[in-house]
Order: sequence, then C-alpha cells, then structure tokens
Amino acid sequence: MIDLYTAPTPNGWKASVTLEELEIPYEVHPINLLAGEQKDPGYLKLNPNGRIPTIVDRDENDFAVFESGAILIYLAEKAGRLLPADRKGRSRVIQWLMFQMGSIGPMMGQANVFFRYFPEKIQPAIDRYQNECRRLFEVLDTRLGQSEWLADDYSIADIANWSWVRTYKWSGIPIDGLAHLRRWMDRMKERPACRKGVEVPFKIPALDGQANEQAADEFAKGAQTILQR
Ligand SMILES: N[C@@H](CCC(=O)N[C@@H](CS)C(=O)NCC(=O)O)C(=O)O
Repeated sequence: MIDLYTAPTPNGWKASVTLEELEIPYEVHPINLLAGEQKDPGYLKLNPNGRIPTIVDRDENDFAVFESGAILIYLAEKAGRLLPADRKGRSRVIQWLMFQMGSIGPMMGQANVFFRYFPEKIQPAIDRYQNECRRLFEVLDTRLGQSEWLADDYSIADIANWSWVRTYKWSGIPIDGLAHLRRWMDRMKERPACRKGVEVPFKIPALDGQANEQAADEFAKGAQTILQR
C-alpha cells in the first residue's frame, strides 16, 4: 500500500496516473496548497522541498520518496513495468523523463506564472516562456513522428510528459500543426488509468481547459497566493 500526498496539478497527476497504470493500491491524502499544507513541519519531514507529490511505501518501512520523477522510477521498479530493465531501454525512458523534469515542467510552470498568475503583464516574459514551450512541443512532435511512444514502449516518460502537455490551453501554448503530438495525446486520453489518474484528488476544470472565465480567474487568484508565500 502506498500513501500518496498530492494536489490536482500536473506533477501530482504523474504519480496518480502511474499508480493507476501499475494497479498498485494507494491511499490519497490531499494537500491543500492554498492553505500552505505543503509547508507544514510534519509534511516537510517527508518532502524537504515542501511541494507535492510525495509517496510513502508502507510495505518498505514507510519509505518516503519526493520529486515526481524519482517517484515514477520508484513505482515502475517496484512493479517491474513501464521502465525496461536493460540499460539502453531504461536510458531511453529516463532521457524523456528528464526532458519533462528539466524542460517541459519548468517552462510550462513559468509560462503559467507570467501568462496567468502574475498581476503585471510582462509581455516579453510571457513570449519567452510560451515560445520555449512551443519549441519543446515541437521536439516531442518530431520524436512522436518517429515512434509511437516517447521511448520504445509505453512508459513513465509518456505519463510524465502528457500530464503536463495536456494543460497546454491553460499555459496558452498553441499545438496547431503538431499532428504527431495530437495523435499521442488522443491515445493517452483513451487509457482508463490516465482518465482516472487526472481526477485525483479531484477534477480541476481550469487546468483541463474546461473552465469558464470566472472559474479560471478564481483558480489563477488561488495560484497567486501560493506564489506570494
Ligand atoms: N520538481 C518537483 C516540483 C513539484 C512542484 O512544483 N509541485 C507544485 C505543484 S505542481 C507544488 O507543490 N507547488 C506548491 C508550492 O509551490 O508551494 C517535482 O517534480 O516533484
């Protein structure tokens, strides 16, 4: 049994989708980011960075893992799926996982900050992050034109990248002309584990690109309070 400390955001979904795919039993502990629960001293003992997600493996003496990329590797290795054991296959998955951890996540995160959350509209900063995200999406599109999945088979690399890319509307990044990316996103969306995992701990229409203007504004205001901490 795994304890999952999470909130409805892309980094949280990476863990819940992986748990769903691997059919590992887990208990969800929602962390209220607006209330600052991620900075509670008790939580910081599990996650020194004060962010979500975190897992605790009850079967391994309550072993705690923070950093979503490390969580995905831990879970895949525990189950023996979604990450090949051979050195090259494993490396291919980890390369695309690191691409998400080092590029897609941070750049989309900054695009959100400047496009949605900052009270001042600093157009050069908005352009910089949105253009960089579009460039990164083109890298994914090129890869997906050569291969059905990012590595050889469906893996934690697809889960990690998709959990972020699916929120492209919220970040204001166009995906027109990226036919391979769109095909891959459609395939991902069809997977029951992906559908279920992105509703943990609950559905969030703004990030899903389904919120009306007022709901989007409210969500952005909430995110602003987190930035001010
Ligand atoms: N590198 C970390 C990033 C985690 C992260 O930034 N989580 C965000 C939600 S997506 C968070 O907890 N934000 C709360 C805060 O900034 O206080 C990971 O991949 O786990």
